Amino acid sequence: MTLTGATRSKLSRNYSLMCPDSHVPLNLPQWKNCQVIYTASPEMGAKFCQFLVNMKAGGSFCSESSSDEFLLLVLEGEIALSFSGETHHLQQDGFAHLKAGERFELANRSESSRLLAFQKKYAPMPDTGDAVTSFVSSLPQIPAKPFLGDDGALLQALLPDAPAWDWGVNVFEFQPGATLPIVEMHFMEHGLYFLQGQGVYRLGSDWHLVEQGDAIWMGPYLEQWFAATGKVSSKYIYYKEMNRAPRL
Ligand code: UGY
Ligand code: MN
Repeated sequence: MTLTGATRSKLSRNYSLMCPDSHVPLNLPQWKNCQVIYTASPEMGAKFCQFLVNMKAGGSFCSESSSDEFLLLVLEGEIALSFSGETHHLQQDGFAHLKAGERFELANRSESSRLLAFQKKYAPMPDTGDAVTSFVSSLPQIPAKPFLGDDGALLQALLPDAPAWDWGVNVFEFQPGATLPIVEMHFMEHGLYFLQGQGVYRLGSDWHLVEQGDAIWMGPYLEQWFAATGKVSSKYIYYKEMNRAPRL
């Protein structure tokens, strides 16, 4: 039996852990027949937004043209995504990158679908010689590479690592017992969502048991470390600032 009044969720000065039992769904006018759950936003200190969307039958969304870029991952169901005059059908593990200024529309194509979104203001850099693009793909299409030579910790980079790109979104898969090799500390913040399995996350001087469905925001310079536990591999997707120095 769940103990009423207890949760693993926690908000600290420079991190948050939000577990599904703390979700408070929101109806937003732009998201028709959808429920939106923000798991990270500027209100908590993050410089980006991370949110989950439950799309009901007939659920849809029409974006505005803005300086924000989006990474969308389908967690469940099927969603039609239209941009630049084309419509793409994304199923579970399908994802899309929408560059800043790209107008796009989403329509739920199954009884109910679930979507994870990262949204950030693009930080332009002139004269990089390359350009950010909008595209669709799916997780199985992305090669998984051992992280710093460890076969137990595989990293998939969903976005190109090139100068015009100011963010990276990666999927990390850890075999039970595998860990991050060091306690990391960096100015870049993270938004993270657990896709599978469980483990222990060190966030600053706190240690948290985490599992599928949990969302984490890690602020700048937060000490961070992870160890995978349980019987199946643990998998999380996370956002990271890339190719830009801190701004004064
Ligand atoms: O890319 C990263 O900074 C990553 N290794 N951090 C993390 O998984 N917490
Ligand atoms: Mn990190």
